[in-house]
Amino acid sequence: MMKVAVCPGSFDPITYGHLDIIKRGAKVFDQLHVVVLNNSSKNPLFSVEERIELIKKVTSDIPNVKVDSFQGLLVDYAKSVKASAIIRGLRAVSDFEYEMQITSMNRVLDDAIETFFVMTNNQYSFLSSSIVKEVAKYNGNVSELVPASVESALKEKFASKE
Ligand code: COD
Repeated sequence: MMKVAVCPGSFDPITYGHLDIIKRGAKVFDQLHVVVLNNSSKNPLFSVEERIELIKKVTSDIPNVKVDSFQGLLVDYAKSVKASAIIRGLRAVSDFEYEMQITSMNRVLDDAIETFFVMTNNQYSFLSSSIVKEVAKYNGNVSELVPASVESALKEKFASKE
């Protein structure tokens, strides 16, 4: 049976930290759906379409990755693509409480879907989309943090906001 997993997030925008988790997940599962969902506590810089476009660009060399978006609950999306697992990344202890809350909630909503945590490469343990946006906003160099296409998208976004 084909093993399908979902890698959910805001991806606003995708960073090398996300990409690291996606690559690790894609090695273990037959098919990995990277899905852009709405996190109601965040106010995104990029539209869903822009985020999907960037994820597609930077994962185009991973054949078993599919990119999607969904308005609604993560567990409902997971069911719709017949996924048996959710993949999340952990950077530091500080991620733990938040991740535990999401995982417990998803378990209440659907006990059949298992969540797996992947620890990031040490080099990306400090990295977040928020930090990248902060640095890019003030013209800092983000080339070590995000792929080139994301770097240009950030430049364009902040130039148009000035
Ligand atoms: N290294 C490793 N992992 C990383 C790194 C890094 N440098 N940066 C980010 N990650 C991981 C995060 O830990 C996370 O696992 C994943 O990458 C995505 O991160 P974000 O920040 O883009 O995504 P979030 O945390 O905003 O995603 C939250 C969801 C959108 C998944 C959540 O809000 C959701 O499921 N929304 C849909 C509604 C729903 O179902 N709600 C019920 C559950 S609470």
